[in-house]
Amino acid sequence: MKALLIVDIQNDFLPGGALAVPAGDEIIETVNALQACFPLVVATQDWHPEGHGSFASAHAGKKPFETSTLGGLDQVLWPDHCVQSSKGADFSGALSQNAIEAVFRKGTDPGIDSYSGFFDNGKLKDTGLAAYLKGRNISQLFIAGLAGDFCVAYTALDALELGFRTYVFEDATRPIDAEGFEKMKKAITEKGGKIIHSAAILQTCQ
Ligand code: VGL
Ligand code: ZN
Repeated sequence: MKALLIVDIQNDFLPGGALAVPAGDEIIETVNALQACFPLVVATQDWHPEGHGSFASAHAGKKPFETSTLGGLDQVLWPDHCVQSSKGADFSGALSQNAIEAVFRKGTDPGIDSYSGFFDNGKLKDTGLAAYLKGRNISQLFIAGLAGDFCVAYTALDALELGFRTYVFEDATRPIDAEGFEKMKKAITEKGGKIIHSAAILQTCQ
């Protein structure tokens, strides 16, 4: 069985948002169309408490996109984003949500960041996504959403490690940094993941 995982299509990652991914809004139509092709659709939601340790504002003298450490790991410092229950943390109003059966929230621990939808960056806590997918007999995971070089890529790498046949829709994601995304795509394919175009699915399903 296959599932579509929609990663972090939230207002703060869209143009005008606090951590806008360039042209992030361009993927939403494709993500909406893809949903009808999957028997299971799930989503992740970046969901930080105020003052989260990944925010530059929580580190004296640091600016967004500088680096520091958090939870013993190297950490890119971000603008404040996806604060729990804020408008920026809401899914985009343009995203079809009716087919989404479950939402997995991440980034809730102020002391560690969480890019992957499966675990935090230190693999200390499991979101429950892997067990949920396994419980639904999912063996193939198709991933779309934002940002391509962070949450989409780290989710794909963990999915591969967990044994899912893993696909990333290149045209249904956008990166924060194009160069970083090229490196992550290489890492994904080296681990056996596939970078595909939505047409490969849409043509056979509709
Ligand atoms: C993300 C940076 C910080 C993402 C989340 O969804 O890719 N990136 N938090
Ligand atoms: Zn975040």
